[in-house]
Amino acid sequence: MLVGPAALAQAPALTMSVAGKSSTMSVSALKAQPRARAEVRTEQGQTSVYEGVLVGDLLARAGAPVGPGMRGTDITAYVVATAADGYTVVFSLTELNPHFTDSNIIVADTVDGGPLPDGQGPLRLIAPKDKHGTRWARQLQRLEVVSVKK
Ligand SMILES: Nc1nc2c(c(=O)[nH]1)N[C@H]1C(S)=C(S)[C@@H](COP(=O)(O)O)O[C@H]1N2
Ligand SMILES: [Mo]
Repeated sequence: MLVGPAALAQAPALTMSVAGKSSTMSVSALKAQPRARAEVRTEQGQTSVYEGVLVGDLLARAGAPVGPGMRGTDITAYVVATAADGYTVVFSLTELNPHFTDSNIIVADTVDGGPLPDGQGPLRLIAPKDKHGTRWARQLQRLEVVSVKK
């Protein structure tokens, strides 16, 4: 078993940063959250069903202001999602708030009933309403909430 920095580097987890406060959720803890499902059409034209947890729910647990009364400076916030290879995509916090939109954007941990294949998983962002897979960051590692106005 790995201990120390090596274990930290290899333990699969999602790091979230909200208002400068960082928290880490293990993949097993993420799997225990309420589940959501997203059916997508891949750029190869196949239908795939991803399952996981709403990004909005994860960010709410990390302290992000994604309630029904979201307004003011909270509406200026955006979320920077970073993958293992440095690939980076951005969402507005509002589009991730399930009280505001049915974007149904999830952090997926399964596809078509099985684990994500090597190179995609253990976690992948899925924005099922996007017409292209460009924001579906494979090997997601980090979500950072940034506010434009303080
Ligand atoms: N980590 C990571 N995720 C990524 C990319 C990438 O370069 N790195 N490319 C994106 C792009 S441009 C597309 S079109 C899709 C392709 O998804 P696929 O590998 O399932 O076909 O992954 C997206 N996710
Ligand atoms: Mo792409």
